[in-house]
Formats: sequence, structure tokens, C-alpha cells
Amino acid sequence: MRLGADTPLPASVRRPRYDRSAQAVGIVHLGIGAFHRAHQAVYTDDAMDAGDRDWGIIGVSLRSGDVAAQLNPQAGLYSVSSRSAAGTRLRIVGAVRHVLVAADDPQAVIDAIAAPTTHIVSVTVTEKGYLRRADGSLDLDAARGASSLYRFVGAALAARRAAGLPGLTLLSCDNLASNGAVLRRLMRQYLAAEYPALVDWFDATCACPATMIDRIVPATTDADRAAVEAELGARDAGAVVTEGFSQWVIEDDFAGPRPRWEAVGAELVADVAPYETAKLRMLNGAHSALAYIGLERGHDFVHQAIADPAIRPVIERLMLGEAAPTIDAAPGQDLGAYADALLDRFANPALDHRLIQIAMDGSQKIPQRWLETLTWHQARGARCPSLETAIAAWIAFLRSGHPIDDPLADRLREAAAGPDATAKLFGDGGLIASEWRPETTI
Ligand code: CS2
Repeated sequence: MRLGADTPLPASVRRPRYDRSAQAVGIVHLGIGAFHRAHQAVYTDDAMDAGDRDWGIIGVSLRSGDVAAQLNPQAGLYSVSSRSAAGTRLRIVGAVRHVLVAADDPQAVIDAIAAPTTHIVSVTVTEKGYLRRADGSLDLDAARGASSLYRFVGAALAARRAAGLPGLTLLSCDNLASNGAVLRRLMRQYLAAEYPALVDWFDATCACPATMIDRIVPATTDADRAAVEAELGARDAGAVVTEGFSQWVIEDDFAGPRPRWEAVGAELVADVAPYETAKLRMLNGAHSALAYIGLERGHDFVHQAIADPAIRPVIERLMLGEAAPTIDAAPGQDLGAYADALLDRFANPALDHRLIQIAMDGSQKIPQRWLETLTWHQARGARCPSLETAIAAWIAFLRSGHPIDDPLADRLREAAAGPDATAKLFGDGGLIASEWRPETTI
């Protein structure tokens, strides 16, 4: 039996208490992968459970049809398993109404964003989905392509304006520094090229709040799906597996209505920067270091790498000795306690988080995770031994013959091959745009 609206479920499994069919769609989400399903969709499901109405989500896949094939036959329902050493908690999330595949029906995506009930377009397209050139500007050729978020949002904004509808909130939920401002700048650049008459209207009516989003979500495996089926008594092709922890800090700057996410655990704040910087440089910075150093030492999973006595001190120093001093903490933000909590989360034995999953797209992740910290210390005449170890491990990974999943894969492999790899990767005119310049070959 496949999970669906009428599937009888064990009484212990939490499910939506609201009338799903009575909710309008208020959010269109671009890039409906496991992370969205385990994070923002859960907060929205909770908000509707708490009585907030009309925040159903239309998910959009910009690339493959996999998620649509998983969720649409299940009326959008799927399970979230939160795993810790203490056990697993399983719930059914009902916030997603339907998944559209952009390549199959582009007009349906535009219509969903242009619908009068839609107020928010949220985005998880990963770092590379923002289609930035090395200098940070929008790659316009790519942005005109079939799977570009800008194309859909641009066409829908034009339709909204023509119909006299209000603007939208564009909510970036990706791991980029200043994600809201980046999305605003790139969207504006796209509109200036394709819909110049829309730019002033966009500035006046749309908002792009910054967010810090955090929940570790390993790729779901067949074994995970089998475990969910055993517990649910029904097959869930869209199951996601995650940790118990979840955090969402959102800049309180919306163009129109929004769910009461703050009533269900999200933090709505005036300035996201201290949380976002800490998360990118400490959590994600440590994650990428664990990935490359851990793979080099023969590990498969994050919990194995952090248990390795040769790795753990490198990660502790990266977080506390190198990243933390660069962060202007908000009042009450305790970076020492944050690092301790991260070490516990990395050690979660119930979560098989593959290092190779984190190792992908290094060229897109490393600038905000490592290089901003390195630049800060370099400006003060100091070195970062842990981050230099991590860079050496990344270069070793690029040389190892391991398949490289990265939009710059071929150029990275070539740059890493020779003795001047650090200069080719990070030097003036190198592949990885940043202000950090290696002083020596790493
Ligand atoms: C990870 C992140 O894959 C990666 O690059 O570092 O996905 C990480 O698990 C999340 O940002 C945690 O919130």
C-alpha cells in the first residue's frame, strides 16, 4: 500500500490536524528537495496545525521529475523521520499540495506564482542555482535557460503587475552569505535585462528577506524507505530523514502576509547576519572540512569523521579558534555553546550523513564557508592551520580520481593537478573568487 490521503496510519504517527483540502496555496517553493521537505515545509505544516490558514505549498522541481513522481501519487503527503540516539520520531507532513515539474509544464509554474493567493516564493536551489559568475554578477545566458528560477519568477512578476496584483516575498533558504540581498540583486539584474519596465515596481513591491536555515538532511536511502514502511504500514516514496534539531532565523521584512512561523519555533529578527555568519563559517565550514579530511582518511560518514582523534581537534580549532573570532555575535548568541552543540550534532550516531554528499559543489561552497574566515585572519597577519589543512584535503580530493560533482569539475581537476594548485584555484584570476590569497602552496 502506498501512502495517500486515505491511508490508515498507526495512532502514534503525527499527521495534519487541519483540513488540507480547505487551504489555499500561499507559497510556491522552487527546488523542492529533501531539505525543503524536512525544514520549511515542516514549519508551515506546524503553522497550519496551529490554526494559520491558506499556506499550502506548490513545490516546483526545476530539474528532474523525481519528486513529483514521489509525492503527487501520495496527494503531496510524505513522512519526516527525526533520528537521534534516543530513537526515531515519525510524522506526516501535509503542507505540500502538489509538485510541478518546470520542464513539463512551465506555464503552470508561472501561473502558480502569479496566482492572487500566492504571497511567498521560497527558494532552495543550492549555491549553484543562483547562476553567479566568478565576479558575483548574474550569468544572464544561464539565467535565460529552461531551469532558471529567474525566468519563472520574472515572467510571473510581469503577469502579476499586468493583473494589478501585489508584489511577492522572495525567500532564499540557501546557504549563501546575505542570501536575501544576493537574490534581490540577481533578480533585479535579470529584470533589468528582460523586463526593464518591471524594475521600479519590483523595488517598490517585492521583498527579499535574509534567512538562516539549519537542519541536517542526509539523502534518503532504500534502507530508510524500508524502515519507514515498516513503521507506517505504507510505502512512502517521498520519505525524508533528518535530525531532531531544526532552526530558522528570518529577517522580518515581508512584502505581504506570511505564516505565523514564529509561533512554531522560527525566529523573526531584524538582523540575520550574526546567525547566518556563524552557521556558514562554523557549521558548514566544519562540515566541508570533515568531508574532505574525512574522505582522505577513509571515512564514509560525518559521525565517523568527528570520532577520529586525528580530525576532531582540527574541527574544534576551526570552529572556535578560526571561525568564531570573525563573527560579531548578537546579544545572547553564545558561540562556544554553539560549537559544543554542533559537535554533538555531527556525532549523532543515528544519522548516516555521507561525507561525499557534503563534498559536492566545493567551488560553490568554499568561499562563504572557509575563505571569508581566512581573509579576516590574513588581514590581521594570522594563519588558520585548520582551514589550511582543509584546503589541502580538498586539493587532495580533486586529485584523487574520485568523481567530482561540481559545476566547475573539469577546470578544478585541471587546476589541482599541478604544483601551483593553490595559486590556480585561489590566486589572482583563479577559479575561486575571493579576497583570500594563499601565501604559500598548501
Ligand atoms: C551541508 C549542508 O551538504 C552540505 O554542504 O553542509 O547541507 C548542511 O547539512 C546544512 O546546511 C545544515 O543546515
